[in-house]
Amino acid sequence: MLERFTRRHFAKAAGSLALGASTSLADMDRAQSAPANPTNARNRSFPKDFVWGTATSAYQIEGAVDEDGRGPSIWDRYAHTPGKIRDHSNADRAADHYHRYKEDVQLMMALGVTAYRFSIAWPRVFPEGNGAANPKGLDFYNRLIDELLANGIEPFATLYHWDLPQALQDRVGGWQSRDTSKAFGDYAGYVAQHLTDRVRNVFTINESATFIDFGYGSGPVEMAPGVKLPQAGLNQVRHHVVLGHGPAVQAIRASGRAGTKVGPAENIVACVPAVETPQNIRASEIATREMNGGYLTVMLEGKYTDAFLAYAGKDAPKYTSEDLKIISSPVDFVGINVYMPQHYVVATDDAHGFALVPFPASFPHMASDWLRIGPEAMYWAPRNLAKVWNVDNIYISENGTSATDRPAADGRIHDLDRIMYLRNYLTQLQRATSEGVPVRGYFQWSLMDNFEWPDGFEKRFGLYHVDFDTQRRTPKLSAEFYRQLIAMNALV
Ligand code: PNW
Repeated sequence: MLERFTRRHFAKAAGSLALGASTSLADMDRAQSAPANPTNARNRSFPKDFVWGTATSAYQIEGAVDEDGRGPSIWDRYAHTPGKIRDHSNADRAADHYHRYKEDVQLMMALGVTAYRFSIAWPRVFPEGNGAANPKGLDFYNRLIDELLANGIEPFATLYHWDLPQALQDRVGGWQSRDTSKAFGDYAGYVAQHLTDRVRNVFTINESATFIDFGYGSGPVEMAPGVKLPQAGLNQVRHHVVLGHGPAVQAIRASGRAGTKVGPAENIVACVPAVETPQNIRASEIATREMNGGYLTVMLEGKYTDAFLAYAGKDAPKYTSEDLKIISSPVDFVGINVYMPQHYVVATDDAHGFALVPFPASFPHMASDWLRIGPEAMYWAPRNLAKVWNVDNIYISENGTSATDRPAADGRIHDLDRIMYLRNYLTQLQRATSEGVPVRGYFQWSLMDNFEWPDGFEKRFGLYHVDFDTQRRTPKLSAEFYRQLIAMNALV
């Protein structure tokens, strides 16, 4: 009895509500019941003019690795090294976005986003890392930007999303050398000169912490270039990367259109009070400053903290006071990628003022093992960023989740886990904006499934499913969730 009732019900619901391969988002809208109670929506709404976007990066979606004069990047080399990528794939073709960008802009239109964060592949623009520019490589971004603007979507460009020109790795050891910091500044100036007539917002470097720790450290995950450095070398790479950020900021000011806005897109180490008492909240602020010591703290304060230097000891980076001035060149906004709470914190009465609570084995995570579920990170990360450093323009430059995303028999993707994740994180973001935390926009990671670094194509983060054989894009149920949320500018 019960079983029959359930099945009939399900068939009815699936027929009228589920997103299908052949169902457009607009069709879905017509099939949906009336929007949520408007009173409720007002209470749960986001600020007027809040920027809703999606994000991607060049190597993860473009493909076309040999076209129009692009040089190889460290990720081409790495992905083609046997044993490095879990499913033995590479991103030679990826989502073929280089050829399908017009179709992909229409996917954005169907969501109703007003902004798009993409990255520029440095080796398309400077195949050798520096020296002679390759205008044909830059032209792809000209086409993309024009297409975005023609559709009313604001482009937000990232200069570095991990695809370092292989030539720089070979010649100077990549970020192990200050020469790379300088080359990055020059590349930033060139891009600013050619694109900031239309691009008004530029992110310098994406997630320094991630690509350094996994690319040059000995952590659980390995990324390109896969060089394992001792602690002193690692700290020096950290210093060179922030030393790339500073000159890039200055180059954009010097060569870009006046008024161009610039800032980092950093994987902030999110420190959450384990229990929200005034003492633990204060401890989470202290922890935020210390645990981001190698990146955001030095970028925003122009100094390494005493605790950072004491902890590094003889392995501390070598730097000059001039370096610190350049690194802390004033930025217009700070972008933070927020996926999870890195630490839960409690107050202590020792000199540190905080302690990190160990995670229990049963702490839940999403389809990626590292992706812990802690929606409150989306409140505390921007709240502490604003509080500790007086930052008054914040973007959530990435947030999203992997999921299994296996198409059902009818081709539809019922990614309820992604909707659960997004709804809970966005509830915490709304808590932040409603309290006046100055978050100006949010970029969902990611527009579509793509090459997830060492996980290859096994982990899917998209709102759109991509069949990598046919290159067919299909909206997941979460695409409908995000579209409704944007349309209401409120939680749904
Ligand atoms: C970010 N971790 O990477 C990147 O900016 C994206 O390119 C990537 O696709 C996305 O998040 C999803 O992974 C991360 O292990 C990779 O903590 C790994 C971690 C964090 C962020």
